[in-house]
Amino acid sequence: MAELFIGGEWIAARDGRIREIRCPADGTLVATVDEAGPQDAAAAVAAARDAFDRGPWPRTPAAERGRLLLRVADLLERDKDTLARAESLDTGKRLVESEYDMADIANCFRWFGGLTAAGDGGRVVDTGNPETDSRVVYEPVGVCALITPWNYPLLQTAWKVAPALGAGNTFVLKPSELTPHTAILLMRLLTEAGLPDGVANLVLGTGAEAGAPLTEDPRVDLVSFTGGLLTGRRVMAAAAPTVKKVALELGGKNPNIVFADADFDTAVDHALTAVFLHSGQVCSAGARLLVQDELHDRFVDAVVAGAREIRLGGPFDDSARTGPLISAAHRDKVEAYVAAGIAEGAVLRCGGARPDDPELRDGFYYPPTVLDECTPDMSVVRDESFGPVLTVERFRHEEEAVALANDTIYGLAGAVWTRDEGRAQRVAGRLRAGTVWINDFHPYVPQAEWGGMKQSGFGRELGPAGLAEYQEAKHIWRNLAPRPQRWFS
Ligand code: TXE
Repeated sequence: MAELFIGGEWIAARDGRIREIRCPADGTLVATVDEAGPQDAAAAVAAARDAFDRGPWPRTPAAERGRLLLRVADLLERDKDTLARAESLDTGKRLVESEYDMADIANCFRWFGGLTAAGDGGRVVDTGNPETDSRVVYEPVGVCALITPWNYPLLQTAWKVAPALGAGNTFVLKPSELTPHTAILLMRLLTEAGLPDGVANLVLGTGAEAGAPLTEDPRVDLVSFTGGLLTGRRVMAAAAPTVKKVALELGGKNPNIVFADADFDTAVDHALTAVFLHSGQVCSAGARLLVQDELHDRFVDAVVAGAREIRLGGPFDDSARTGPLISAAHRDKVEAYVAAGIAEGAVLRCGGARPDDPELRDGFYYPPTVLDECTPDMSVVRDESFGPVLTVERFRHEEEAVALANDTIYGLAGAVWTRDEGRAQRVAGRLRAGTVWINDFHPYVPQAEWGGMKQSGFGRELGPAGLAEYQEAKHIWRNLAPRPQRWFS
């Protein structure tokens, strides 16, 4: 046992604590891993600080840093089967979905590798005075605390680690205590790719014991966090006394707007994947279906029929189409939202009760659930249940659709389905969300920024802004003909 990676060494937790990792699909023991406490977190920060202040990485030429990221991409591809299996065992998600994730992760490293290697030597500023030389250069921010959740463990880690390294930072990664294995494997690949000791550090453990100390430590310069809204608020508050840079991705309650003129079959098909992919444990899940009145009955019937067909099963069950929820506590939370919705007047159209299939007994399964006739005041509509729960609301016209869609504290993503080009563009322009899909749902590419408006957070991952998040701009002014100014004489 030695799964904490600090200063280039694999070490055990100082106080010897361990945690059992169990597969959410059937409760089998995956492995036991070290469980870090505040002292381990502090040691990891010290290693990252030292590597930043004295080590070679921040001063390594950008082209070389980019090449290292490209090597990591190659290694991720080489080990994709091992990584996908580890991800599925920790999360319970279908192997094929983990395989998609691994391809995306290699792509992410490759894209940031290219962007870094292309280099940005900064920019020359025309001061209007020929006797000056003025430049803006981009430097790494420093020591980064990267805190990630359990739904896309390695993917969300890659979105942070690749740009953080590309920009020349050092970091301490704290993955979710429920899903540590792919983070452990990534540390090995970074070492194999030639990353100097102390640049990448890993602490495993709970948010309170291993995460919070990172957000408070004055030696940390930046915290990038992906997780729940309540935790995000806590992270931001903890980072305030030392004025750390903060980037937050806090999920969403994303509207999927379907107008009566939409391509019916395609919109139904996508409405299902929008919300039920990975059992709804997706920050950009299309959990709020807004349907135009005249289409409502036919559309909801078709969605319900599709939802009933979705087979639940474990990661290695080829006939399953989605897996379990991450934990018993999370399933309880999803159940409570459904019960509250029904109590507040929603009409349960399918799902809504744990499956009785004995094969699923030991996993945290919950079926695709559709709640019709919902209203914006219901908690199941307002809050992120983060489960396979679709709420349906009706609208009459474009104005009402936009108002309903934006009636949320979140602003991560949203979609609009219509054949009317003008309307599609108008609605896309008016949605207060970081990503808007027109006649599609879910696709993303590393070239395009990802992130939220409103309480979905701030800062952007991916895209050029995803690299800039990990950089400081510095203006260097040089006087080419220094002489006294005599301001005071
Ligand atoms: O997330 P937490 P939880 C949402 C989703 C879900 C809810 C709660 O609605 O139901 O959040 O999930 C670490 N200081 N999302 O409780 O707590 C924690 O150890 C520093 C949306 O599992 O936010 C883990 O590594 N770190 C989401 C990470 O924060 C702390 C993905 C996320 O866990 C901490 C997951 C603290 N005080 C859940 N407390 C998305 N945006 O995609 C916890 N952590």
